[in-house]
Amino acid sequence: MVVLLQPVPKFKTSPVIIPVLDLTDPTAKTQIVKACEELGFFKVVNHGVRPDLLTKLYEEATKLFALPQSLKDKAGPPDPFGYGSKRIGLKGDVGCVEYILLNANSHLQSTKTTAVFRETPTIFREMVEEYMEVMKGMSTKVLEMVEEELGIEPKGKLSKLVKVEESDSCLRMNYYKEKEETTAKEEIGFGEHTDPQLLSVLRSNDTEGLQICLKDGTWVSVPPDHSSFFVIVGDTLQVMTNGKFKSVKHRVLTNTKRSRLSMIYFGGPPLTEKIAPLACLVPKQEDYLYKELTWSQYKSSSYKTKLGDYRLGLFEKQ
Ligand code: GA4
Repeated sequence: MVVLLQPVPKFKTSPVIIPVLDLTDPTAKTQIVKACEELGFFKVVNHGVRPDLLTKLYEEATKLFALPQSLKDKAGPPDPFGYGSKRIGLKGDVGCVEYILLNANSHLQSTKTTAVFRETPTIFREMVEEYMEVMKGMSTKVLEMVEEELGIEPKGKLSKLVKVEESDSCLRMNYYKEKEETTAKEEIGFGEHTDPQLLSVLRSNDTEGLQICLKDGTWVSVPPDHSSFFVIVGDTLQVMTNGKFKSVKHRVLTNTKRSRLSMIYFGGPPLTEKIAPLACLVPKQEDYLYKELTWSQYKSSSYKTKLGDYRLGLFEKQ
């Protein structure tokens, strides 16, 4: 199954086809690999995630963003975890967005993550924890399918990076409020960037705003679909596949009439994991496009960059 993506009018091209994947389909792994190579992006349907978990979590997240500003500020400013408004990262990026960033790994204690849970009902924390487990499961499944299709050995080499307890994953909730003035123009909600991790799993309500950048530089709008998930290839997966997979540039423009609420799970490897092209995919060392860095090194350098910077340069051989 495929869905037509609408090109952003200013940058006209022909419609782009976004792959729609049912992970229970026996041909899914071939389609995933194709999608990761061509777009770095695909949609997952028939995922089996409990619909009431999704509905309830969205209700609670909506309540969180509706809290008085003084309460939300108790969980901020982000360090990078916690509550943030407008400012993204450390280098002056701003967007029309409010967000919370929560770490998935309870061993890497974050006082700001705890502060978010202090301002919200217990049920919110319970649902967030369940949702993170479900997202971990989906990320693991996708990476297992990639391993099988590409013949990556030993089994689990990629998928275990997000599956193990030490994996450095996180969950982000982004709230893009609708504009009060009817004449308001769309603005940058979240500026263009690639995700540093292995892969990201995004879900949103039915408000549009997400756009992805094609290899030729064209930006296309992704039709929202609250019943599906979108998988985004991150920089780490690009490095490990030696550039076979592309981390896709994406951004969010605000919708003037309706609020958008999205949740993104970023599947990251353990901090000490050495990231480099996989030897089983690239037999000759001289063909490696990237040098080795630990995830901790890449992450800390990345977090000092501006959102739109080309971070993969840090990995490139001189
Ligand atoms: C982009 C992907 C994730 O949202 C994120 C972001 C992080 C942040 O919000 O603190 C960064 C951004 C993201 C990459 C460059 C740096 C760090 C903001 C920023 C300007 C949580 C992540 O891991 O990297």
